[in-house]
Amino acid sequence: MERTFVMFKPDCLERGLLGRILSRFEEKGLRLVAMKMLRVTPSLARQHYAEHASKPFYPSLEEFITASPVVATVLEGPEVIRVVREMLGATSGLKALAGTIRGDYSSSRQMNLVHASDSPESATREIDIYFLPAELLAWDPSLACWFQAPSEV
Ligand code: FUP
Repeated sequence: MERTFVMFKPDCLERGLLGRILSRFEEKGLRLVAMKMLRVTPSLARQHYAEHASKPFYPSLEEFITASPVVATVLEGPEVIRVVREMLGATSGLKALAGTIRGDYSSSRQMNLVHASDSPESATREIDIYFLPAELLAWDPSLACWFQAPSEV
């Protein structure tokens, strides 16, 4: 089992796509272990996107990510970091394959609806930025036994 940080960005909430996209993760069998709605501040944006802070597109990215509320979540599941990245598709909605979340709902590189960690190191770092340990709720859904055979777990 692995955990990843998934954030529904301002365009997702503004377009009323939160429920629809969250459903795709639920239907896949991924387990929600933390969830909160918040407004990303400029200083939180710089912390989250530290690796991009000096890039030319950063001011526009910060303006976008702070423009409206976001919903931050932690999802748990087998190989969940890779699985969620594949469900999202390529960074640009114009390049993402049809059938992926960005491929189906986005035509933008910046307004690409959802962020997800790209490695175990990023997942640990990002979960730590947005959540206190006590906000992560480990639980065993009763239907988990219908999503993976005991021999696979
Ligand atoms: P991703 O890992 O798919 O979220 O994408 P990146 O880490 O490459 O980029 C982080 C965010 O910066 C993405 F959500 C999109 C945004 N971005 C731009 O707005 N313009 C660019 O030229 C590149 C990335």
